[in-house]
Amino acid sequence: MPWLWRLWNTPSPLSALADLNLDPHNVFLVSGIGCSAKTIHYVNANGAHTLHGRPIPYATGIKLANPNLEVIVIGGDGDLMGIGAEHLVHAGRRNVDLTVLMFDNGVYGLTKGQASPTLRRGVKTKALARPNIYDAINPVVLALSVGFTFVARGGYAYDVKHLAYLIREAIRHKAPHSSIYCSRAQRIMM
Ligand SMILES: Cc1ncc(C[n+]2csc(CCOP(=O)(O)OP(=O)(O)O)c2C)c(N)n1
Repeated sequence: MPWLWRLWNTPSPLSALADLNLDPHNVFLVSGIGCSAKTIHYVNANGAHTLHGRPIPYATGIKLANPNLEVIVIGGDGDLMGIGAEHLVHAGRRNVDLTVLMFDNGVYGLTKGQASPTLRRGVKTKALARPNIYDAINPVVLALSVGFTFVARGGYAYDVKHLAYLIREAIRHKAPHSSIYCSRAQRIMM
């Protein structure tokens, strides 16, 4: 399989794609903007690096145009829970078979200085001038309430085997609704 498995010799959770014997030309990764969005450049499959908050509508269009593709959305918690939250809500209630991978680090990693909607109230990260003043959204509760039928959260970013397992199960899940996989960690490396 011509996948690019290893980044700086680090095993990747996206080895799930090889485990499932998917051909790279049948996989389409769609990302928004952010550190997490760069993932698509490290995987040897089709990919579109789109706009901040908009990977889900792009991915929906790609899936509708070619239902045979395995379409995977990759976004940050700012991307999918902030500016793009409305798209996530409607992806949950529509009959589009997408897998959404959210890299949840609690901050706007690329641009800095801003809490994401998943950061708990009162937490002060390195790049925040003051502790966060807002309550957090719980992405798992949100995803369940809008109709996603496979929802999972990884415990720790460096538990690569577990993340690969969750991604594999999310892609395998073929219910009439989309699936979401959320990872909660201070730092995510893939
Ligand atoms: C419409 C729009 N608004 C704002 C930005 C600036 N911007 C780029 S990345 C980013 C935040 C990314 O945070 P997140 O989605 O959590 O991803 P991370 O970098 O933490 O992986 C912002 C605000 C943009 N590119 N486009």
